[in-house]
Amino acid sequence: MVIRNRILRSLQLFVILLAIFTDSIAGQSHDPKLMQPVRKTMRREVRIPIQDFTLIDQAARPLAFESLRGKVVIITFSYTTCPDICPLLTAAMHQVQRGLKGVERRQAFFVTVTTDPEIDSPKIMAAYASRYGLDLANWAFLTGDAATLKKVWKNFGVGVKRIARGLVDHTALTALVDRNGTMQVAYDGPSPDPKAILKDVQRLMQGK
Ligand SMILES: [Cu+2]
Repeated sequence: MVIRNRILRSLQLFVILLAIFTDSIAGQSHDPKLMQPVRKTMRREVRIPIQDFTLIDQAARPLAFESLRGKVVIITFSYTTCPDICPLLTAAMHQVQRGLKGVERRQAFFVTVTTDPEIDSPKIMAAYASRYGLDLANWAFLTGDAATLKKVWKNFGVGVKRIARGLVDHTALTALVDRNGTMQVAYDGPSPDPKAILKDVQRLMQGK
């Protein structure tokens, strides 16, 4: 009797485990997310002269884009309350920043231009940068008036569409601007490869 009970119990356990196992496999294969194509990030070589503009940084200091001449600028377009893409873009930029060593660090400058000036004040952008633990020695978070920002977005080819307060649809662009103020490389997509960016940055530093 005891043995029979034991066998029955192990059989029960086996059936339960089998059910969990097959259910998880079936669940996975029917997951629609797995059937969607992965959103790839595309790299484009371009040659777009960037018009000078002045916006204010996270410490409310004006920053003229022209003052960055002589450096390779890694620029992205984000907003602090973005739920999905911007955190990835910021993380990729941060990895590039950490990948630059010694003299390279002084020859590169990182810029995040907001796509939501309604919310992104210098104070809010400063808090965002500190939340990510970013080194602001060579990284500026820029905001400003809507008219100036619109011109900047357009110059870089970034589409921005306000959906609701704190929710903005925007192009996921990471761009490299050479030492003479010409945009040379564009990465379109939510997850640009930091290693590829680093390689491009180092090439542009050598004036190639
Ligand atoms: Cu975003």
